[in-house]
Amino acid sequence: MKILQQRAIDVLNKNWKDTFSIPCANLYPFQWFWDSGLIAIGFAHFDMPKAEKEIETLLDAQWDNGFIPHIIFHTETDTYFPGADFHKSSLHPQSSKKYKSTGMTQPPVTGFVLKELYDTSDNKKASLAFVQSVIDKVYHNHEYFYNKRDPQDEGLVYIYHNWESGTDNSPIWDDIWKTMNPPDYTFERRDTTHVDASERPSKREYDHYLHIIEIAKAHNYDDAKIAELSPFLVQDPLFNAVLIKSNKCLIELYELLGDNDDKIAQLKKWQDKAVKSFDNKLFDKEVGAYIHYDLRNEKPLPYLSSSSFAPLFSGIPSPERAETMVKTMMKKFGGDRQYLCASFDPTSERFNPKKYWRGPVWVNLNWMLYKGLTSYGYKDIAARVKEDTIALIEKNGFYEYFDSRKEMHTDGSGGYGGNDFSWSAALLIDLLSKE
Ligand code: 2M8
Repeated sequence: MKILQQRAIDVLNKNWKDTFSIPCANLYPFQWFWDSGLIAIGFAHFDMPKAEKEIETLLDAQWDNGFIPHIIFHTETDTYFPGADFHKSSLHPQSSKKYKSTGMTQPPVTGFVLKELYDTSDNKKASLAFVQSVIDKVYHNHEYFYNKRDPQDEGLVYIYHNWESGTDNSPIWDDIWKTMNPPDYTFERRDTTHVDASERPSKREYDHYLHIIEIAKAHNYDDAKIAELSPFLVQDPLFNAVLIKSNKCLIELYELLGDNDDKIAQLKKWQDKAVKSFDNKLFDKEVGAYIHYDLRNEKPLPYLSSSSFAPLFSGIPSPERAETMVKTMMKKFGGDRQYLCASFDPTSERFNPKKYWRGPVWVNLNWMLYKGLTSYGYKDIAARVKEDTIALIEKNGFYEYFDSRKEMHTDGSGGYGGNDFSWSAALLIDLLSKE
């Protein structure tokens, strides 16, 4: 175990770039929002200054309206497409003057990451002082979400792009692509020069991705216009579960800090509404878990994915619902020949265990699942998620994602996408620290 942990530390140190981390060399050469947060959780176990700096740098790129971008382009490099020149964040009047970025965001992990850093720290006083120095920025980010991303005042926020979900080419979006007909753009992909094209999204999928951004850019990334016009407008259970978990952690941290009654009261108000709406609107009895809702076309997207189980991480379902979800998961994803937990329903014809978010196992989702199952008392299944995650990394290396089929793991070639991938290393360090 020690050796694996040391290798994970080496990966994180290799991907550290003085003030922030990249997810993976070549493939992802900038700072990504949710990667950064999850990476900080790993650093906290052996280098707290780096963990804190990672978060400080991320928050330094926050816009005046509280928005935190999904990619911060710290350096000029043409190994990634689409880069800063395509996204043009300066179109938004409140965008950062210091950093170029995208005009979209990612699952808002920062609130719960601060709590993880505090819990891991063996110097609580210093850690609380750090929390004090950054927490209001995270609160401002939540204000942005509830004020700008919830047009029907439901307590549920929307994402306007699949890249905001983090689960970029999930088969769930296929239904939305059918409602669009973007131009056949001409552009030069970079990802497929680093990674086998069979493991990445198709050209046509990229056309859809670029088209949504072009629409947002035509309106200078104005939130109200995006809500009105974006062909992609989704209430995502993973994204909202992460926001709810972060609300909860912000409340706990403000209580530890004291003197923040107004903010605590506001967070509780958001939280109360969010949890109720989430449970009422996103649980699908027939599916037996939480699903996505297509706000643009006003219809549920009744598909099972690893995002369907993320609400366990946030304490959203009742114990009865949690039981239903665990049964669904074990029945569809938990067979003897599968590693937990595939990113998409292995019994669906849309399942592809080699392709990006269309089926492989991802360490970040497994980490949330492990924590969620543990908190609901499913110790044995949580242990299996942890063992499976460790086995996948031991057999293949610190890959970005892994084939969920056990028979594909005989010769160490079942890891896909980028190698020496930061969050796989960071969250493994955290998992190994848990009994
Ligand atoms: C992947 O997404 C980027 C775009 O954001 C890409 O494919 O170019 C996703 O897995 C996303 O969740 C992740 O944050 C990012 C960097 O690891 O890579």
